[in-house]
Order: sequence, then structure tokens, then C-alpha cells
Amino acid sequence: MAKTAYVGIGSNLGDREENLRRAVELLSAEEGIDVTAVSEIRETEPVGPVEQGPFLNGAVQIETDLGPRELLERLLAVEQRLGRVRDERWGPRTIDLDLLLYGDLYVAEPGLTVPHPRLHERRFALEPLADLAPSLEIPGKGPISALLAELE
Ligand code: GSY
Repeated sequence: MAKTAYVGIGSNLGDREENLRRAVELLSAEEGIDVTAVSEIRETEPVGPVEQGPFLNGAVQIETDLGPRELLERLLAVEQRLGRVRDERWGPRTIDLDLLLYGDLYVAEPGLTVPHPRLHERRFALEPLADLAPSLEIPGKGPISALLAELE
């Protein structure tokens, strides 16, 4: 049975808007992935240890027949097609696709942690998710509205 999953999208290099638009287009074109909603896109200040330009961030709701590992691999392939180079861990990027949630599943495997381990503390990920599903519960962390309120 298809699962509902959420993917965080971000860009702070090149034509950021176009990068996000292309990412959604490429995700929609993937077999086994049905894009069902796209959040508002917000400009956000960079979070993390590296000084860099502002991001555009959003989130995408999908229905998918793929398992979480296969889905992650598709996300990485879309990043590569859009010219993502993984050189600096927290550095600037043309495109970033983060698997935020996969149904109510927990996964903790090398290279794959779901829910995303920093989702609950990142306003740039929670706000777009709340656009798509305001009454969502983040497994193990609680209602998205409470998590956002704690970040105020
Ligand atoms: O994993 C997300 C990449 N990233 C971001 C981001 O997408 N948005 C903002 N505002 N800061 C970030 N820092 C990192 S790393």
C-alpha cells in the first residue's frame, strides 16, 4: 500500500527558485513517486556552523510505493542530476532533498534516519511541513504545532 512521505527541499546556490522547481519536476517524473502537494517556499537564514547565503526552503508531500531506502536513493539521484556536489558537510548547495518523514515509520540505519534527526529543531523544515499537514504528529516528538511553538 502506498505511504505518505514528506521531503524537505532547499537551495542556496545558483538560481534557487529554479533549482527547487526542477527538483519537484524530477520527483514527479519518478516512477513510484506521486507528488500530492508542495508547500509555500520561504527564504530562510542559514542554520549551522558555515557562513553562507540564505536558503529557499519548502517541503513536498508524496505518495509512494517505494520503501524508505529506495526513496532515499531516488532523492540522492535527483540531487545529482541537479548538479549537487557533496564537498562540505554544512556548506552551500544547489539542491538539498531531505527525507523528513515516511508514514509513521522509524528507521535508524547507516545513512538513513527517519524521522529526520534534526527535523524537530529546524524551523526551516517544520514551517513548510505545517503548511502541508498542520495537525501532523512527528513520531517520537509530538504535534508539529507544539514543536513550532517551542522554537518561538
Ligand atoms: O539540510 C539542510 C541544509 N541546510 C539548511 C537549509 O536547508 N536551510 C537553512 N536555513 N539552513 C540550512 N543549513 C543547512 S546545513
